[in-house]
Amino acid sequence: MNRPLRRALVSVFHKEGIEVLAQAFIAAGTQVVSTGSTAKRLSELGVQVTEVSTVTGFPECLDGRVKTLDPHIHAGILADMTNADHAAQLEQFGIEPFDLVVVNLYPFADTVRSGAEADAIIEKIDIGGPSMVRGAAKNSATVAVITDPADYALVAERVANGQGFSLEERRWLAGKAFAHTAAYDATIREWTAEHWTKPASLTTTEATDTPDLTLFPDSLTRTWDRARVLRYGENPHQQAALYVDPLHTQSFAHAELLGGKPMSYNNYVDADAAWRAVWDMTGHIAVAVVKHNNPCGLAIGATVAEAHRKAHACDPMSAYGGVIAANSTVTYEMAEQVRPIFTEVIVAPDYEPDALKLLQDKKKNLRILKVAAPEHAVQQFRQIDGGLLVQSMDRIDAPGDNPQTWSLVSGEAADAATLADLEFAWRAIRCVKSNAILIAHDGATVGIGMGQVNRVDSAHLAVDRANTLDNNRNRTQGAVAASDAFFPFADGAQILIDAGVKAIVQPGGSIRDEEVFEAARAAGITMYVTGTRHFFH
Ligand code: 93A
Repeated sequence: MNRPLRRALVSVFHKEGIEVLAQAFIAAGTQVVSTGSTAKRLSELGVQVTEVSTVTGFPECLDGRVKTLDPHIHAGILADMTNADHAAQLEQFGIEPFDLVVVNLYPFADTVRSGAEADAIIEKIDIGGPSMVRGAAKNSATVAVITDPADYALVAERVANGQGFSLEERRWLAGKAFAHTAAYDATIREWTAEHWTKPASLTTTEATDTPDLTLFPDSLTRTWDRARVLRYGENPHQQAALYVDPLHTQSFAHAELLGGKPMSYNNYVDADAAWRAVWDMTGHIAVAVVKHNNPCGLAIGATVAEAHRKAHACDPMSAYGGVIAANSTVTYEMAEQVRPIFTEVIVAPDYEPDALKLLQDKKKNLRILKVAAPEHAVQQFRQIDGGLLVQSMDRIDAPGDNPQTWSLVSGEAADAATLADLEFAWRAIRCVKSNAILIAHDGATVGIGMGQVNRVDSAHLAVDRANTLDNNRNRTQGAVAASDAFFPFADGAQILIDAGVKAIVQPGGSIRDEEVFEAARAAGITMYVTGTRHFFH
């Protein structure tokens, strides 16, 4: 049944758009009850407003922490007026029911993003607002609740025409309101999980072996705000949208699009992979070229243009239609190099003005992304049927990622340049899908074998690509190689040895390690084991 909106409770932090409501209230003669500054704004707009404190008979107190938290307000929201007993009780207590509740909450997420101190952030945890919203949503039998300013025009229309909302419409608005308060609380929880970690006093001695439970709370409540609906998903018959973390607005998903067409689902996947790959090279200027979530070139250089030349040269054929990421400002020189290459996306922390202009003017379809900072994510999620796997993010910070911890198991200790290449290859392999074999030379990948179901095929692939893709140059001779996990047999390593690599780095840990080391020793090449692996499935 439709219920006219005769009495409204309005308490909004953001006052934008409220004019349209004010006009409708005036025209329809709606009774309006409102909190401090909302009441002030509505009066300025000509609405006859009753202050909440007049209704409660109690002043706002505790610096505004207690404004609407009063039975005169909440009984008015929660009384189901289709229930004669509720109606009689209101009569008895002299409380009038509300038909409409319009609330928007204290800006918690905005305050976190502003870099405010903890005390100021806590003050922006709205208590009275969500209580009113949840009360009105529970009582959708007789109350309409509005939390989204985008719905003001609709409410104004229903106030003005005296129709109010139907039960079905009120229920839909109630669902939207519950989604709003749930997301609001999830954001608060996300902030507390980051800042209020479990103290030692609450950790039992038996529990010391358990992993860091701040990563794995009892239940996962996180807010992801829908940023945009995408044209389609991984394939055109799939629907897709991008959701972003409202607390980490510097991260990749919040990238600014400076040119080109809108980002697609696959663009996001590949650009994210490329962006992560270049930040694995922190401390160096790095460029990655990614296709289908795998690198087809990754390099470091003295300049970003040099890094790009080296990364592109790894596999110029696959770079066609790829995604390029740089971890430092894109220069005009690099932009000139990118110009003739068909590229879907470029992502970087910044662009020299003339570089940006060149890319915008000459490559109309190139999506140009600017991202403030490397990603913040500490948790990594993977959906399985009916569940979610969560792990800490794989980073180049594991014990065996530092070459000083590596064990020499064959040949002579590498000279400084070879060791630098081995370290580069080891860092680079983190972003290659398993089974991964990567051949590198002079701070650049020259052959990548990725995603094969056995390591021998990956080794063949890496060698073949190194030696065929750049005008049939032999690029494996004197290069170095990395393997993301141990060689289960000597055969995979032997392929690299036969191709002429001078050093290999691998995690070790196979029951046939000795056979693998022996193959390296027989060939007189250097082999290090890291004790750490970087599977990426
Ligand atoms: O501090 S509160 O948690 N305590 C309350 O009793 C209360 N009542 C409304 N916050 C409360 N509100 C919030 O005040 C509303 O959710 C809204 O965001 C804001 C509106 O206050 P004003 O009209 O003074 O700007």
